[in-house]
Amino acid sequence: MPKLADYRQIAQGKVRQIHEVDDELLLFVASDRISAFDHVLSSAIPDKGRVLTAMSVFWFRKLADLVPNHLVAWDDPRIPDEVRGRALLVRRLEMVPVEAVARGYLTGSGIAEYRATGSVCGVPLPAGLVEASELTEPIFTPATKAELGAHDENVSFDRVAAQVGPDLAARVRDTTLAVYAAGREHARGRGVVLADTKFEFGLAPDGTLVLADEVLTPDSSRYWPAEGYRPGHVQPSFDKQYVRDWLTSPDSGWDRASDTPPPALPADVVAATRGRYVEAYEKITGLSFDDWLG
Ligand code: PZK
Repeated sequence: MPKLADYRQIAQGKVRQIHEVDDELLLFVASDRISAFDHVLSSAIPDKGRVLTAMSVFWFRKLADLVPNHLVAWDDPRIPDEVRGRALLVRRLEMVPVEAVARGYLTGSGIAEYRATGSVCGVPLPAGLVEASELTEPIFTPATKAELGAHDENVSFDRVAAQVGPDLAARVRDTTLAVYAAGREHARGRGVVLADTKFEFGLAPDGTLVLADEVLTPDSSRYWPAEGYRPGHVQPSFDKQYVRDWLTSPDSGWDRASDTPPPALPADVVAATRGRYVEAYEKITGLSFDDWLG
């Protein structure tokens, strides 16, 4: 049986990592770490890595007729026992250096840019939109990946076209909007708003555009409970709301504006947050999380 340490780590994100299995395969590993307010917290959320991995697998399979993806296996002897359930064996691709974001609702950096300019990533929007407004048509709002710790920078489609070529840029845009539309319709039917999401794509040796990274997880997407959706207000996050509420409450004693790290979460906030991840998985997929690998 292999150990994770047998596979050289080739990339590290805030809460996930990639290891090299061989020339053609990578191991994509999700941790139980959680970030909030741009900090990775000292407290882990038990099973978060398994929930997000199970959710990516659900979506890769559901979307497979729309776009090829990098998933090779989630239960395979090459996956070490220590990460079983929270690691995927994936095809190694040549990554397209674009954060491919689709937005159906205006929030986050989208509403900030709209308030400043009336547009998002060069896409003009009608006047009068407010926090969490639904857009008439979902829009492609690409970003360029920032160094670890910095925020991705919103860019125009033309900037992407100049960087990767107009043909590939158009394929990334069209695929992003098609996959977002499919995900949003599925989520809507299950009482969840998929406000926006970020995809990453790679190219297979034959030039095929392949969906990579994690897909439509709460870490790559904004999910809101449909019940209580209220434009004009910041929507509660499906997964992180207990964490945000506690960290900004007087109980935490933490000042978000300071550069001190956030304190460890109380056990009840950890447990409630774990419950929210499991609930999100079960609500969105219709599956029981207990059935995710033994
Ligand atoms: C790849 N990232 C970003 C994601 C990290 C870093 N299938 C692939 N082939 C080649 N490279 C990548 C992938 C994928 N997915 C993706 N960096 C390389 C990233 C998650 C954790 F540390």
